[in-house]
Amino acid sequence: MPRTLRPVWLAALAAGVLLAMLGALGVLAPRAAAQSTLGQLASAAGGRYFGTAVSNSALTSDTTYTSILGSQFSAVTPENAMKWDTVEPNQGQFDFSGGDQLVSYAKQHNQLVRGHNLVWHSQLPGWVSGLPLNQVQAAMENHITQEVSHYKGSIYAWDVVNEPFNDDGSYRSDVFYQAMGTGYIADALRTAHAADPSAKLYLNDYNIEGTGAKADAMYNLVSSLKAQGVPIDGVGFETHLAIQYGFPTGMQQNLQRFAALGVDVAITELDVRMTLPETSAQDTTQADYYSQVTNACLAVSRCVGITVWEFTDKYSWVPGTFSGQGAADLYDSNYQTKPAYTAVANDLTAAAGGTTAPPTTAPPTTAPPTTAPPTTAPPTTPPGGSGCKASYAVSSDWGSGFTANVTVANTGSADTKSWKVSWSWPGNQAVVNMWNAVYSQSGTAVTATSQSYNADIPPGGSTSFGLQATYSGGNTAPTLTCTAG
Ligand code: G2I
Repeated sequence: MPRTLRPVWLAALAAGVLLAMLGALGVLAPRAAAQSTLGQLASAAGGRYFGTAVSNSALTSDTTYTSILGSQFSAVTPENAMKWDTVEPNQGQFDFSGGDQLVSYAKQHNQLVRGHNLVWHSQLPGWVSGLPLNQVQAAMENHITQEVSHYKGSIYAWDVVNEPFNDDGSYRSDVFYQAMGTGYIADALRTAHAADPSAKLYLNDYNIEGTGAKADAMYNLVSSLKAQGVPIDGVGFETHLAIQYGFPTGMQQNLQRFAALGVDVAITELDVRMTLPETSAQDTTQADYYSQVTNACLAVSRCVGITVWEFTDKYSWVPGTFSGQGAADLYDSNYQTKPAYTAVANDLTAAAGGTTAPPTTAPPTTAPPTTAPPTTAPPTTPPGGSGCKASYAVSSDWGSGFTANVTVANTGSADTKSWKVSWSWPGNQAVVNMWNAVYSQSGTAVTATSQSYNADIPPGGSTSFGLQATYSGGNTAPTLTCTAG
């Protein structure tokens, strides 16, 4: 269980999921039943997120894809749209359109965004590798500064340096390493931190899930960065698995030793491929692999979330890279869930303390009505509380219900370890759903507490959470009190 969650909050979260389902039934078109989504289950299972990589072409052309994306997942990662070759194809010419499109979608669906990625040897435009070595550092710093600044406030976590190691644990000799040695990693992290001090900064790699030379190399790097005071918040374990190669050795213990260094850990690109044709026996093994990964994360309190690298085989990168392999995702190409989906949902349900069998098909979209700019004056400053300040803004109001965003700013001089925002509704408002915070409600009194992944706010930084509520009569904004732990 994450360090910021106590049993009382887990109970509240379970109640919250139930309320969210009831609320969706009341506010939106009536349905026979509302099922918990992977995002809701992960939230109930210790305040985690469940995300997916997103293909921008599917986002703009495939409504079945966007319907499942918007309902099932609480976090998104652009599969390609924020990479260097897309964002800065020519030196100094920036194109953020694809990433902007996804950020906008994520805001409308209350999803976290993982930024992927800033510095990587692959999908790197030719002009970077063609630079004289003494110009590479300036180009890298400018790329990071421009991209992170553009998305400042919208990105939960950045994969700042991607895949820095070879499989034997030696450093990959790309243009950044050639120009700056191993120091390019600290420089990239410091540059990203300067551009957005609130974003979590990650190193991300594959084949580091189990113990081995490559995992040791990453461990030693993170340990050394921490010792030097370099801003590093997390390590991403890509987790591209294949059933023919076996399950990584000691994954849970490996995640745990990284967490013990004082960083978050996350499963960032999970998929489990197989040799085609897909068989039910292989599907069963695949489900077991997905389950083992899910349980390894759930067992480590600082494992903040799981992201799958596409949720449907329809858009998987696998067949294009590994000839004769595929079927790696939770849904098949026709959007039918596979045993792997059921296994993951069951594991999350069990961790959330639930006993109900999860859905076997995708539930309908439950996103609240979106957009329409704030209609009430935003900031409601706390008269009480300490170390933080909470501001409240209604983002959409449809007469019988509304959504609101609450920004939590750290006004103290040290990082927050947790935060709590409390208020009393002036009218008959009632929360039916909350994201990026754990809530409890008793009469008109509401308390919202940080999740494991947003508990730590640096001095001067901020984070935010959102809520959906019902009301009748007036919708006067409450006065908030914020307390930092
Ligand atoms: O290779 C799987 C992943 C490993 N970790 C880092 C991830 O960023 C990486 O993602 C994949 C994308 O899923 C692919 O979609 O990265 C590939 C590139 O290394 C992506 O493939 C590229 C194709 O190679 C290009 O031909 C294509 O233009 O996708 C591009 C956009 O569709």
